Amino acid sequence: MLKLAIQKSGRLHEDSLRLLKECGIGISNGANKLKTEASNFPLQVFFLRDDDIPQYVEDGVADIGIVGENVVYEKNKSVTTVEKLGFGKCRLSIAVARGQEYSSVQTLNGKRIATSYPFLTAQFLEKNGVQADIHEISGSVEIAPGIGLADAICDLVSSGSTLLTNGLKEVETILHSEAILVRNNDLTEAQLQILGKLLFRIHAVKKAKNNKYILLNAPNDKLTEVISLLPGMKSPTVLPLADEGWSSVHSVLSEDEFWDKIEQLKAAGAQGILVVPIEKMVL
Ligand code: PRT
Ligand code: ZN
Repeated sequence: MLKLAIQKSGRLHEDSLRLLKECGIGISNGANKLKTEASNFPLQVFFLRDDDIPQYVEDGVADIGIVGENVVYEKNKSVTTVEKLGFGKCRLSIAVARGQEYSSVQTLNGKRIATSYPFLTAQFLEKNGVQADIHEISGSVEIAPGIGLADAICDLVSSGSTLLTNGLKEVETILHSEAILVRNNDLTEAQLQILGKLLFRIHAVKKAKNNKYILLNAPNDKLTEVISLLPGMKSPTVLPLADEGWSSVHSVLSEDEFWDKIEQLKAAGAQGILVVPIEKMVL
């Protein structure tokens, strides 16, 4: 049995549960439940505040956890990063009032900085040889400059709209963050084996998300060129169409090269291109 800690409620909760579901792990998530057991995988799930997850994983109360890198590095606990999960993306940034002159990080010398990330902020300032006052506050950091509590803030940003509505501008990025899977440093062989099974599934889900299944028709005299554009998992599947002189070509395309390839395929004579999502992908 492996014990997994995920956020009880908040920005990472839904995506963490979705990942488990996509891995075929059934979790009943009753309201106010603190823990539950998967029906078809040796996994127990604890629902916790994200801030507590690194400590629980370090102590071995939970064996693994899903939490933002920002929280893991701020808490500075001794855990092992296993996998980046691709959701909960944000950055930890310093922002000042929009009207304020800002030329370099040295501008922060002697300033008061409000943040919920005192450790990472101090580390950044020290690395840059800046002396500033850090005011730790636990929430609504973005209003601190407006009410005269601080000259600058250090907080998480994703779209940037919170900064904008509070009259702030982003001037330094300290950290890029996303949700990660972390583990306790001393798992047993049996626990590592379950973790390996879970990771195998996570990889299949991640891989599938980054790829699309593509089906197209091409005249036989254009097949060589069309096929040369398509890698496929081994090589593309080619099937004859009922209409003589035409074939159907099936393959897998990665998200990053997708649009370029579609254009090239059309130019090479492909028609009736269909693109469908892939649910799982095991190489
Ligand atoms: O109750 P609990 O302690 O578990 O939750 P929490 O309130 O501490 O955290 P929560 O649910 O807000 O965020 C959980 C995690 O989501 C964070 O630790 C990050 O890893 C990740 N994440 C991703 C974010 C954001 N994006 C984000 N935009 N966490 C917070 N924000 C906030 C930010 O603090 C600011 O107030 O959103 C605002 C900025 O958003 P934009 O889009 O306006 O820039
Ligand atoms: Zn929190």
